[in-house]
Amino acid sequence: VDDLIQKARQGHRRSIARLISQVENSDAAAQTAVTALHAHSGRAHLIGVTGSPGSGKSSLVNEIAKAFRRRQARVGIVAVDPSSPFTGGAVLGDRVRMRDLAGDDAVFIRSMASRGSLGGLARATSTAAKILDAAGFDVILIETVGAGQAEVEIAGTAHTVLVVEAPGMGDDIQSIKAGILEIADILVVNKADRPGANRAVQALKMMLHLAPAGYAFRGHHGPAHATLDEEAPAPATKEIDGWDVPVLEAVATAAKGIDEVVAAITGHRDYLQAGGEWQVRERERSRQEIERLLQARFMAQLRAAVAPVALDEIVAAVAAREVDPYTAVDRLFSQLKGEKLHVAPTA
Ligand SMILES: Nc1nc2c(ncn2[C@@H]2O[C@H](COP(=O)(O)OP(=O)(O)OP(=O)(O)O)[C@@H](O)[C@H]2O)c(=O)[nH]1
Ligand SMILES: [Mg+2]
Repeated sequence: VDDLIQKARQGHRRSIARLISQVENSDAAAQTAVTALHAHSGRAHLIGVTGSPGSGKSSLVNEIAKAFRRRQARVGIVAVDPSSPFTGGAVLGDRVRMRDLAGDDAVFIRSMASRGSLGGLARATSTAAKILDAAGFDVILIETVGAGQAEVEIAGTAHTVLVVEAPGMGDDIQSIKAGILEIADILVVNKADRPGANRAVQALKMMLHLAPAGYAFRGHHGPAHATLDEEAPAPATKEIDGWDVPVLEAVATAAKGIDEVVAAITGHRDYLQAGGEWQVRERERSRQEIERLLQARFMAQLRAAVAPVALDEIVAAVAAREVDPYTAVDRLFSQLKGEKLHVAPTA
């Protein structure tokens, strides 16, 4: 693995691909890779791209990648959704075109298998991004479908979050998933060649202004603040004021509106760096990374300490109202200290 890590750091494509596979399949490999590479990461601009299924995220990511290539940036792409066509026809064609345009090593595209737990997927995704970061990619685009909270969370660990919607949603504002708007730094109404684009833009702008003050647009910081330190005060409104979430129109399939999207992305990066907000987000990302690892380790430890049969027993006791869930958790926790599991009814 050490050899692989060294080669990956030098940007060797095949080593990067193999290292990401190993990290996907093994926690031990992930630990080795992250331990070696973390200090060399932190330079890349991580851009999360999320939004409704079929809204054109992959098409847009593809155009954004090309635009960054024209600006000489090296671009990594991690797609979490297995249905994304990055590994297949159309986009692979674009990838080959990009290769003609830019040379072999400047673009790296990777789809993450969505097998296993979403927690595992989040870990594998952030580790893949870290590997690409340490390998010298300047911009890393992470595509997820904004369907579940976990996917939103993956996108939310980026520095800049693009939420992509398509016309049609304007008629049904409720269809925009709760949680997706408040992580948006940039909103894109793609498929602006379709009717209703303008209405969608207006609806989104209205929703942005309706969001409660002190809460808006910083969702990936808001909820995260509440996890390790529940007593921490809500982030000051002042912090939130500095960035106006733009609502842009684009036609990804015709490469329209892409320069504006890229300008918004680099503008957001400049905003983060100028105001010290970049460091704030880095700390938040680190906090989330630590929490994810802690949770995984706690659960692994618990699974090692408690026999599945014993766990089933206490679950059954809670379901039968013989034991309350808090007492059950107390007892499971005492297992971690090597005590025997009690399934006796709560007094
Ligand atoms: N008319 C029109 N079609 C588009 C546009 N952008 C993408 N499409 C088409 O919409 C379909 C879905 O595009 P994708 O880029 O795969 O969308 P996605 O959001 O990545 O989809 P999932 O990853 O499956 O959620 C494809 O057939 C695209 O060709 C656009 O701007 N206008
Ligand atoms: Mg896609």
